[in-house]
Amino acid sequence: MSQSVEKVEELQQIAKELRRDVIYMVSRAKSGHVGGSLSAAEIVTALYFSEMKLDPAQPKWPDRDRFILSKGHCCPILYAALCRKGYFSREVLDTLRKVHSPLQGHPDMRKTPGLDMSSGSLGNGLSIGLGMALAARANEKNYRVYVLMGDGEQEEGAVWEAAMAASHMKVDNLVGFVDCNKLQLIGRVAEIIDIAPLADKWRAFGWNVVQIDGNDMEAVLDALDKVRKVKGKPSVILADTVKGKGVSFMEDQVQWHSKAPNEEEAARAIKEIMEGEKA
Ligand SMILES: Cc1ncc(C[n+]2csc(CCOP(=O)(O)OP(=O)(O)O)c2C)c(N)n1
Ligand SMILES: [Mg+2]
Repeated sequence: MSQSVEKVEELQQIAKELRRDVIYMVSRAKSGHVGGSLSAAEIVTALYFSEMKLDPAQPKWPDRDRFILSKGHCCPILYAALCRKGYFSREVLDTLRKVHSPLQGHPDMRKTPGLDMSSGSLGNGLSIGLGMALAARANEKNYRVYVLMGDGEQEEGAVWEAAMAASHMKVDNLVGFVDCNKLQLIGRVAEIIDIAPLADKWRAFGWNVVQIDGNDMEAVLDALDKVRKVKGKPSVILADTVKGKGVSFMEDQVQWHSKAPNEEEAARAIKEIMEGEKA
């Protein structure tokens, strides 16, 4: 491990606050996806608050790094990050899922400042990321492209078409993350269509594979450091996570995929997240 203690602690604090904002937004909207938002908090935080080259004052800056939330239903965590980066003000969080809100139930790049791609139909993000990565090559830009997928999403065939093409084209400015939280919409990934052995599959498709505890901030930062140095092939970070991470009654519980906490549950969840203990 090679990160400074101060940096890791600062990012852990940001991840906590983003988790809090997810609960706040979804409970207020009375609908939205909490489980897969909470599992991805460290990944999204490390990308937006450490790794990615961005300028919130110029959301369309051509040299910015790109992020695609291929598991688009988990947009509450992304909206929380974009808000904290300064792309829009905190009052906007109150409008999640409302008609005409910039924060739709699934990401809409025409509406949300700072959003690089619309998503929600699973399986498409990696192909789009590959296109963006190839565009950087064609335009002689050195931006990098990050795509966050779900583990259930690995069941989509299009993921593997993109995987095959990316290694064939030796694209090394494309990084995939898989949020391996073991659950999808109505059950366990292993029981619906088992994706194991996932690392072997990605390796067989020609990718550099890094496996980490995806809820360990330092591990996420170390993985990003590692993949930045890999040349001539794309990298994927398989992140072992817990769905609903940070809230005891949501952790590893399939019903919290898309259930909105009521007022009392939200208060309990936020207390646990911010105090780091079961309320
Ligand atoms: C093509 C497509 N099929 C079905 C859905 C409905 N759906 C939304 S979320 C979800 C489960 C996704 O599970 P996973 O990829 O593991 O995401 P996470 O656990 O991180 O929420 C499904 C099937 C969809 N959005 N897109
Ligand atoms: Mg999952």
